[in-house]
Amino acid sequence: MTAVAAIDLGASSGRVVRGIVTDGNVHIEEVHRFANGPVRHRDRLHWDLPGLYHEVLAGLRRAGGLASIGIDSWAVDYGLLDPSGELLGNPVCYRDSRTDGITPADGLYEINGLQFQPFNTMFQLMAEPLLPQASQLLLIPDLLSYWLTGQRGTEYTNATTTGLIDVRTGQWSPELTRDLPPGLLPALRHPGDLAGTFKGIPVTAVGSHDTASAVVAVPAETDRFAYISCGTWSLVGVELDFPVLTAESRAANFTNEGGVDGTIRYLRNVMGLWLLQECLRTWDTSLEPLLREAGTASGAVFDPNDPVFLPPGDMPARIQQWCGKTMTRAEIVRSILDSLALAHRDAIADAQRLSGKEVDVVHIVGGGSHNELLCQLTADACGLPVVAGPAEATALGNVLVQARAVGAAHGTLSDLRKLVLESQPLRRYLPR
Ligand code: ADP
Ligand code: LRH
Repeated sequence: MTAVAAIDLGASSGRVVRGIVTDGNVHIEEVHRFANGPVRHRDRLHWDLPGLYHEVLAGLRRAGGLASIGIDSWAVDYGLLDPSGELLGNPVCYRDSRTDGITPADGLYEINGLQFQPFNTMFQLMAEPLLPQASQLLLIPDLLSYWLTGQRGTEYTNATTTGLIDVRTGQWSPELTRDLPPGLLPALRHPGDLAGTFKGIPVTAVGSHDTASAVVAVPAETDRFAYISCGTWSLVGVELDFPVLTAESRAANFTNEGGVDGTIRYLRNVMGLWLLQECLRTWDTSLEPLLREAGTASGAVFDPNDPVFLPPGDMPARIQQWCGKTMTRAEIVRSILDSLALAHRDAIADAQRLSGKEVDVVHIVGGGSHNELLCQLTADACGLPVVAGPAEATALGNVLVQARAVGAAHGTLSDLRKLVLESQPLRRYLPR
């Protein structure tokens, strides 16, 4: 029996799970969970990286008896190291205002294939005051891996979210990195590669972009599926073997992110349950009773992807202002879920139209798969069956890629997905 530890840092919470893969089965046990979120200090939004590292170490102490450790987190954010390897300042959160007003240069999409998001690493670097002092940049999972192992590298799936990778070659783009200090970007490593050791335990590169790991663990039975990795964000799309770089795709704001095993994650970011998280934070209340009331409330429809909703702050006020009316809490929650379901529908329809790939089922994975109302509304809006679960797809995808690297699992993505299908509880919603 081989146990591995998956360290999975989401924007709203982190966990360390112990994963075991045996014949035909993948099983995970959560050994440590902790809250996460942007921290405002003076006029900047940061992540508390030393605090997160402390939680990672606490989780690893509890996991015990490990054959491997793997780390994934949200994308795009980074720490800068000085020439002696010390961290220059606490990493800034992608929701910070420093990239407000940035616009992409012409011709970018044809090289990097990325949807425009003001927070893509390349735009953050344009607003980075510490760059002149920096000797190297490490993305968040790579920074934690460096602290554990002393080794530096950049894991490929997360590197593709920087905007600095050429989508055709899968390498750092000489053209897009031309103006950066030489040596800033460490060499690429790929899911399954050895990233170093921690106390004698191999640290294995996984799909270190959380969404890449989540897509690995989509329990698809065929390749005709769409996925929604539904947590702080809804990442909505299809898996492809090739990027789509057409003008229509760029105009529709579809991204071609690098997936595990050379796949392309062709998807659109939808604002996701961040809208709900920020309402709960404003109201200082819990989710369950509100979700029950929202089941029978009537809502208004708004565009969840309006950039006005990106920063932290009073979300109920912003939603009511957008909709032009005062609403009860239950009505606001219902409006969020109706609007997300419609945005899910639009993204799935666009992904099929723009890529030519057709689907007959929608998989919802991540914490949002627990939200029965959202799953049903999404099935209704899409006119397709929804399979919900696993909620911990990201940790499972992280575990599976490690298990394969240490010889406890075998085969293609479709073989790994069968393990999830056969061992994780799933719920099905038919369109009404
Ligand atoms: P992230 O990885 O981005 O931090 P998660 O995948 O952990 O996000 O999902 C977190 C979200 O999942 C929460 O904001 C919440 O809306 C939803 N969620 C988690 N548990 C439940 C539940 N029991 N019922 C409904 N929604 C849930
Ligand atoms: C989800 C996620 C998403 C990115 C965003 C910054 O956690 O990694 O895929 O676009 O965070």
